[in-house]
Amino acid sequence: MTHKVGEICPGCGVPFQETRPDQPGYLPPGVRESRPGEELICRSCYRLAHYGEFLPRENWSDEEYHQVLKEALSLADLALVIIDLLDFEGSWWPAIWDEIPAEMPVVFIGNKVDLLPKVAQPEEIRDWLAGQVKRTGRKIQKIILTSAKTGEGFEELEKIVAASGSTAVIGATNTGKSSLVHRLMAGTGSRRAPVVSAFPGTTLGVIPVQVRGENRTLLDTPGLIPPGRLSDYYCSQCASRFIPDKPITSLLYELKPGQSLLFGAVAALTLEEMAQGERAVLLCYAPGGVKIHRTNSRRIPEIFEHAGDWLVPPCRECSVPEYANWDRVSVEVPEGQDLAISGLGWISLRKTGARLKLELLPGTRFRTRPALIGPR
Ligand SMILES: Nc1nc2c(ncn2[C@@H]2O[C@H](COP(=O)(O)OP(=O)(O)OP(=O)(O)O)[C@@H](O)[C@H]2O)c(=O)[nH]1
Ligand SMILES: [Mg+2]
Ligand SMILES: [Zn+2]
Ligand SMILES: [Zn+2]
Repeated sequence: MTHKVGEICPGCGVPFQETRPDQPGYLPPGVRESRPGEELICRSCYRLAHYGEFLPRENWSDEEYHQVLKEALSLADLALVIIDLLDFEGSWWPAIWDEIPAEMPVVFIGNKVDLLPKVAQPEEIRDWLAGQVKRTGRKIQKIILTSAKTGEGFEELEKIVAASGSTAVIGATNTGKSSLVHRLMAGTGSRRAPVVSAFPGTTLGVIPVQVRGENRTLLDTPGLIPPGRLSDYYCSQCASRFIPDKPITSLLYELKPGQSLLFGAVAALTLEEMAQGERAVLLCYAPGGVKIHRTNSRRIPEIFEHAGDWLVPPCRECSVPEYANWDRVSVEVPEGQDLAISGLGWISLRKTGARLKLELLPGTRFRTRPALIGPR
């Protein structure tokens, strides 16, 4: 199925409709006819772009997502698979390979490279990504680190995209697919632009962007919300707290057994035991919007109860299971490895391995992994 230009909202990809004002795609009756030739976006896109008001998408099932992805890939001859370097666990699901035809060339994009700490070496990060992809057995054409914000990596990416007729940009929500399309469009003369926002689920349908004067199309797509992503359990007003707006810094903490690090009131990490020595050294990598606090583990229930405004996120409006009902697991983290929490960030163990108790909302995913940013 192809979309004729003008049938769908170029902001979110939903077909225009004139009957349900509270739903995406709404344009008041007659508006399109009275403003021919104008680039109109639907009411919910307008409110999001101009007032930051977000309408969380309803009844969006995995089934629907797969359908839309299939549609985009059926129109494409190149796939850009995009992950968020700040949240690999929350933006990557290897099963995506099952959706992409085996013969379709794939470029793997590690986006938001501008947000990595300055000490991160691009070569090492690329090798790390290559190692992760290799385990899945899928051949890819290239790995490129990009920043849709600063333009890093786009010279290389643009050459590849220019050689392809139709390029689908796919990946989890909030990885920066629409931002990437924006940057690829710059200078192509196209005025149709997908809306970008910090809320997951901004793009709702396939948005074809025609490169003016050329027979080329970019296909922006909605993102899958990967299961178990911590940030998705909190309200849409908290969404921006989980998205860094400047390079993250690694914060170093030393913990003795029984001491804890609180990530807002959304995750708690307690040192149970070290492999050696008296203290464990933890480097924490988390978005600046998440306040980190060190305390004695016994104090956690009391702190969480009164976290209120100072230990954010969450905000007061968020409704999530209370602390007593969280998941509690003991995790062995070897020296030099990361413990990554999907949708939040990661800690890296230096000097000695340790056993940590991790407390999180039920269902939140985490894993230990080789350190993304090597010890220096
Ligand atoms: N610093 C930085 N921020 C980025 C980059 N790319 C995207 N963002 C931000 O990440 C958030 C999500 O960007 P979008 O382009 O809307 O992401 P998307 O993948 O299209 O998201 P959905 O449409 O919801 O699936 C926005 O706040 C962007 O400003 C980048 O390279 N660097
Ligand atoms: Mg988008
Ligand atoms: Zn729209
Ligand atoms: Zn909230």
